[in-house]
Amino acid sequence: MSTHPSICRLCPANCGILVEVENGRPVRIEGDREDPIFQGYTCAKGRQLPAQHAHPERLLHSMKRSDTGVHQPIESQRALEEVAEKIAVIVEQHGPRSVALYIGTLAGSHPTAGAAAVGWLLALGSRMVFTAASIDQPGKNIANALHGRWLGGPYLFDESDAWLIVGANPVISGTGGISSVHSARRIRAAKKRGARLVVIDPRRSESARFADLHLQPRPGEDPALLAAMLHVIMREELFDRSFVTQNADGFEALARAVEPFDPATSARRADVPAADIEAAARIFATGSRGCAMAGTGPNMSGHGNLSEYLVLCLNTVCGYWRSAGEVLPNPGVLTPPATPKAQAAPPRRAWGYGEKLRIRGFTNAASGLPTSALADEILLEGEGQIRALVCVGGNPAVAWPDQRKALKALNELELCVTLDIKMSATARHADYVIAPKLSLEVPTFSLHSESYEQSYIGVGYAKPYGRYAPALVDPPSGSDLIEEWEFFYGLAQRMGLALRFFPVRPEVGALRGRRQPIDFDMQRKPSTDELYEQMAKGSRVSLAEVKKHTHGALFQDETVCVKPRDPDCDARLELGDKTMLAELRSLLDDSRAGQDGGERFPFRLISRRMPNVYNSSAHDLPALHRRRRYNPAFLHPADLDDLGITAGDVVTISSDHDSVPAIVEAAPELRRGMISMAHCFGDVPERDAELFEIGSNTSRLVSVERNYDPYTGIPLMSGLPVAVHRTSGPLRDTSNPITGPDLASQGVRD
Ligand SMILES: Nc1nc2c(c(=O)[nH]1)N[C@H]1C(S)=C(S)[C@@H](COP(=O)(O)OP(=O)(O)OC[C@H]3O[C@@H](n4cnc5c(=O)[nH]c(N)nc54)[C@H](O)[C@@H]3O)O[C@H]1N2
Ligand SMILES: Nc1nc2c(c(=O)[nH]1)N[C@H]1C(S)=C(S)[C@@H](COP(=O)(O)OP(=O)(O)OC[C@H]3O[C@@H](n4cnc5c(=O)[nH]c(N)nc54)[C@H](O)[C@@H]3O)O[C@H]1N2
Ligand code: SF4
Ligand SMILES: [Mo]
Repeated sequence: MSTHPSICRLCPANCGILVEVENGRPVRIEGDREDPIFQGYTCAKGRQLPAQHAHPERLLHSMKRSDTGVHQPIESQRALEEVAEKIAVIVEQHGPRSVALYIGTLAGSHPTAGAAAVGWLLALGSRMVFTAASIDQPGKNIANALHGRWLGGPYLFDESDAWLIVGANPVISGTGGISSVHSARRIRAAKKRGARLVVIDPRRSESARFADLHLQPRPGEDPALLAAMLHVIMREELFDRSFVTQNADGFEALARAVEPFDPATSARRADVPAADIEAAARIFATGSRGCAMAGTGPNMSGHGNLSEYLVLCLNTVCGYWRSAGEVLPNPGVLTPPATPKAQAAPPRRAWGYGEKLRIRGFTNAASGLPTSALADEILLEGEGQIRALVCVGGNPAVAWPDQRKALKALNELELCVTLDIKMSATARHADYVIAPKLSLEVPTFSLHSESYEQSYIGVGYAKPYGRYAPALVDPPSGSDLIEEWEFFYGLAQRMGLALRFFPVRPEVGALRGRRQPIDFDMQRKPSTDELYEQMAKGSRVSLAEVKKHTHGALFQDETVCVKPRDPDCDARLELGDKTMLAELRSLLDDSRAGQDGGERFPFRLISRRMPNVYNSSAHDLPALHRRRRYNPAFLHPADLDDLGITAGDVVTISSDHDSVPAIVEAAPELRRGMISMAHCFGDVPERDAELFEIGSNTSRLVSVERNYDPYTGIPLMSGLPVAVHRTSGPLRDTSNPITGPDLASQGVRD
């Protein structure tokens, strides 16, 4: 038995860990106390890495579906040959646009997976790249484009004294500008310093419990609340006049637009006390450094672009951007040196360019092509129809909005390929399932996590942290596995394409350094480590240096300060974007505002995340789900009483689109009238009877054709009007008695 430092990749937090290895297999995980960022932290999921690696249902061979629909193992090189051939035929008959890519969340576990996939598709001549980002928080990219970016970067949580979280739950999810790593401890430390936290969430979430002020509004009313906060900040002159004068346009237009959203008006709409809106505005605006931040809640409950835009307006109006002379806490490690400047990058187009879809008038957008339209693009016949789809680290069959449509589309494809570690709900619809190596079997490094901006989504590092981990164990004997990037390299090679990729998302330039694209050697296949060397070329700290620190290290350089604005720079942030302010004004005409829901659909289904799963991952790790394997429908106990149902009962939840069965559980932390449920559970409708084993698929309730954003396509996935009816079938699973919500004990660790 030996113990080795490594990096957990079960989720994109990438915690530094210690792995006990016995007979060549990982057997135990513990946190790495010597890691300067993670300091011994792991979560319950990460500690199950050995079980994930040894899982009896883990794919050890790629699979091919036969004509009778049964999947059989296929040699990986053979699968590559066949997929390359089939794609070549489809491209020849229908052009490159008929081939699309879907990059899911767990592609983010590997530094090269998504980038190599995109590189391959572009080399093929198709730009049909879809990602989970457009059904997640697409409003972020849209708002950033319309508002412009600040090249000095945002303030980070650990240095701030005013923090606003709108519909995110960092303590569980790790976003919200506060990663889940020691989040409770960090929030407590911040409060000791005098920092104040405001949380807006219809649920008293694990994070809201730490808030100095928690507003518990109707879902979907975030724009009205944020506009009222701006109203108060302007009325009471709590804004940073000199920052605004020097750096932003559109202040007057914004002031006019928020004028009708006085606290009393927004309080009525959102059903929160007007005094709380005023207090929230004052807490937020009277800090010295701070940041407002929105999560999936507001992005999924309609008007996500607008909520994110108003969040940026709050930050700008309060001057909460790093100013000239201040030290940049993370000047980059494996990226080229950052060059922060106290100036704006001007607004850019947020939609209406690039690839045009044939559905609902969509185009490419700052948030990427709308994934909500991908199923329709597969189903709609005629020129431009998508006939082949390659998925990497994603699970469309349970994740895409409108599950029935997604399933129909997967079945209609001429060719469906997915790269996955198990026979996921999607894999069972795929013609080829490519089995990759698992995390501890491949090397990794911290470059891709580093490229995120802290406050922007919360992952990423507040400090200049670098860590590398070599492959620790061999894949199980007798297996035939390839890395994700090798699959795309193999396809490119067989199709005579030259593969190139961008190591870091290009838009993070000034703060994380720019990077040239990498051209692969198509004659001699590089090793993964050679690729990493190339990706890190020109970095502030060499990969060789980072490798010397096996527990990770901080590579401080406190001389990297934000430079003053370039003398010739006249770029300004935009507070008065016409489309956004028109959308805000249109809310005033919304006749449904201030109502809790109609007679037919009196409840609102709101989104949430649960500690012991990661989307559709980790559901199959038994140690994590001793108590239950499904996603309960959480309701307020008084609502359960009114409905005459009790915890453990099976109900049918219906929207105006479809219905799903669900198992109810009491949650006093909810606002009345809410049903709070996690996504990515369940499977095809035919398996609904296995409810207690697999849970309920909330995406089935979502229509992609009504109530969608015109630019990003994201449909209403939170705040969705629904009805609840008691089901007359077997009412409870007596083998698994439900005693009440117990999330705190399941993963919230400090
Ligand atoms: N343990 C765990 N961690 C995860 C994941 C997971 O599945 N499990 N998933 C990962 C992924 S893919 C993502 S995108 C991130 C998301 O991270 P977050 O955005 O933090 O997602 P949630 O934890 O669901 O928190 C969203 C909160 O919004 C609230 N909400 C719902 N509707 C509204 C609304 O209309 N307005 C407001 N103000 N609030 C609302 C919900 O009650 C919920 O508490 O988490 C990531 N982290
Ligand atoms: N109704 C509703 N729908 C939603 C949401 C919601 O809140 N409500 N949330 C949305 C959000 S925020 C997101 S991000 C999406 C998630 O949508 P997806 O990203 O499509 O779904 P995941 O479940 O994260 O898919 C991860 C897949 O990767 C596989 N995997 C795990 N490890 C590896 C690996 O090492 N390599 C490879 N190749 N594969 C691996 C897993 O087995 C799984 O099948 O769902 C969205 N859909
Ligand atoms: S948060 Fe948990 S699952 Fe994610 S990387 Fe860290 S230990 Fe692994
Ligand atoms: Mo997500």
